[in-house]
Amino acid sequence: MVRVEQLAGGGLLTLHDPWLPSAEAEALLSTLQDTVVWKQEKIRLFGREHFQPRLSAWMGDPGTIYRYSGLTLQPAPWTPALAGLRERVEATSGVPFNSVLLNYYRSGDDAMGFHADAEPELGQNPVIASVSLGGHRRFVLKPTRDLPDEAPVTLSLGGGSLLVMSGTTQHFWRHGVPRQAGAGPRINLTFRRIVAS
Ligand SMILES: O=C(O)CCC(=O)C(=O)O
Repeated sequence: MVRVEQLAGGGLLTLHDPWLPSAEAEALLSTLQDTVVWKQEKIRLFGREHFQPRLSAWMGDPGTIYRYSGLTLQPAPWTPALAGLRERVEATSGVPFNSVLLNYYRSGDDAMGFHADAEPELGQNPVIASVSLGGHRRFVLKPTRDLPDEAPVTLSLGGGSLLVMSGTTQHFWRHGVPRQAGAGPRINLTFRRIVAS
């Protein structure tokens, strides 16, 4: 099923759910859990250093360097599984990607704070394609102060779904994955296009 949601300010969400067949999504989750070199990065927030409450990895074409929250990520080469998945994400979304940020939420205690994928190296109005494997988590979008009358939008992402965020979503909306008691392991893959490093 494909659900399309227009966001105020010109953003667009396109959710393909289901997208990957469930057996394939489960097999990919366990391959990535076992084979990716996961790190718990230390980031700088409001002048203080914290460990991120999740594990992550960065993969991409040579030269796709990504900087956020005081981190500079050098790309690991594509694994065969993720190179193949990139092609399928590109076929569904119609957009080329050269990199992917992997986030591993080991349990409902792991989380992602509210932010926009709006780093300069992603260019103006980036398209972000987000594949979610494993347990479902609430994915919440909150409007920025430019849209004071808008209510948050909440989706449930997991099990092999594909969410494409496009238009001005990263300009007028911030997104996050709050802690969620009882949630199982989940890996999220956000495919991106670095246009300048
Ligand atoms: O885990 C998710 O669904 C969100 C990941 C995310 O916000 C990001 O990679 O920027």
